[in-house]
Amino acid sequence: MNYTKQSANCFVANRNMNHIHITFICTFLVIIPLFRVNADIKFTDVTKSSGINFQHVNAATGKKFLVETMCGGVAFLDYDNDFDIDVYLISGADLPGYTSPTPPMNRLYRNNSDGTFTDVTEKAGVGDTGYGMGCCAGDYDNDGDVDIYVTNFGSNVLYRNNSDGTFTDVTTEAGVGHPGCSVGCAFADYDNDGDLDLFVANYVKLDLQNRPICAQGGIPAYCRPEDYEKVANVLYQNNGDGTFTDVTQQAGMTSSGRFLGAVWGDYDDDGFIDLFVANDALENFLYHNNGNGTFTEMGLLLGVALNEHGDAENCMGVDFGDYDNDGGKQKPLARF
Ligand SMILES: [Ca+2]
Ligand SMILES: [Ca+2]
Ligand SMILES: [Ca+2]
Ligand SMILES: [Ca+2]
Repeated sequence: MNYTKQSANCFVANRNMNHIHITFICTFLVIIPLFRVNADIKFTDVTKSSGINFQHVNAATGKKFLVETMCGGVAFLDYDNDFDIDVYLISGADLPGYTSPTPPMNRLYRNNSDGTFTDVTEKAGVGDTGYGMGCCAGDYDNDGDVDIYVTNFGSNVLYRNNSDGTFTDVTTEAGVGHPGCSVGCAFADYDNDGDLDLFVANYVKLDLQNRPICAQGGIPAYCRPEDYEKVANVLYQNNGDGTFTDVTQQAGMTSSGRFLGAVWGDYDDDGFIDLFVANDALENFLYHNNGNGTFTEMGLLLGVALNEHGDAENCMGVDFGDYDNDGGKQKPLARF
């Protein structure tokens, strides 16, 4: 969140990324004139009547664990191929000093096509109880249904869609259970071989038992991102047989940072999808796809690493889009 983010970013991925973006642009152009004609359009909060009663648990107790500040991601996806959008929501989990009556878990809500949703988490088998940060969705095995990847503080999880309303945890056999503190993720076919590859954005090196302790005016406070050690991201290449290979090193993506959101987009229209990664209190990265399995980081050169004052921002959410309508070329956007 291709797509989808989240705060921690969630997008539903598709092999034809350009098509996805063209669809978005057309929708944008249609909606804007409507707003100009009718300024009275209003929205109604239908959360209660929709049946989506999800509650995110961050397990905060005053110990100021950094992960408590993350709100969890969401994916909008049609997991049952009935042409309506379903919702998958990410939850935190218990932390030292906080124990829930029942383990908090991610939740999947099936769209009933009548304005309401049904919680199908247990039936679908996607109730991961890890400390969730984000998620992304894409048909990684090319069988026609969308699969789900969950980023955690702890091992990440890949759920394969069984095409019958259920999923199977295939993390181990797929080889994508990166441990650590992952936040963003995004599927795209970066090597143009017809299957979706996976990028995972990692935040910081975090050890709850051995962490910086901070205070402001004598009162316990969350430490700054700068107080934590930087980490590298992970790029998984899809092997086309249900497994992935970690190609981070050979792809040239070994630089460390404090990464949050990630989004793929072909900013230079050369047919090879590029990658933008938001960095917290550091310069953002724009990885130019060289078309040979490697990437070159060009954020500073292309003017997307820093803000207009030359300062690094605390960037989190990201997207690609033609925001200035100059003919279709996509630009990355990120903001605190
Ligand atoms: Ca659906
Ligand atoms: Ca699939
Ligand atoms: Ca691929
Ligand atoms: Ca490109």
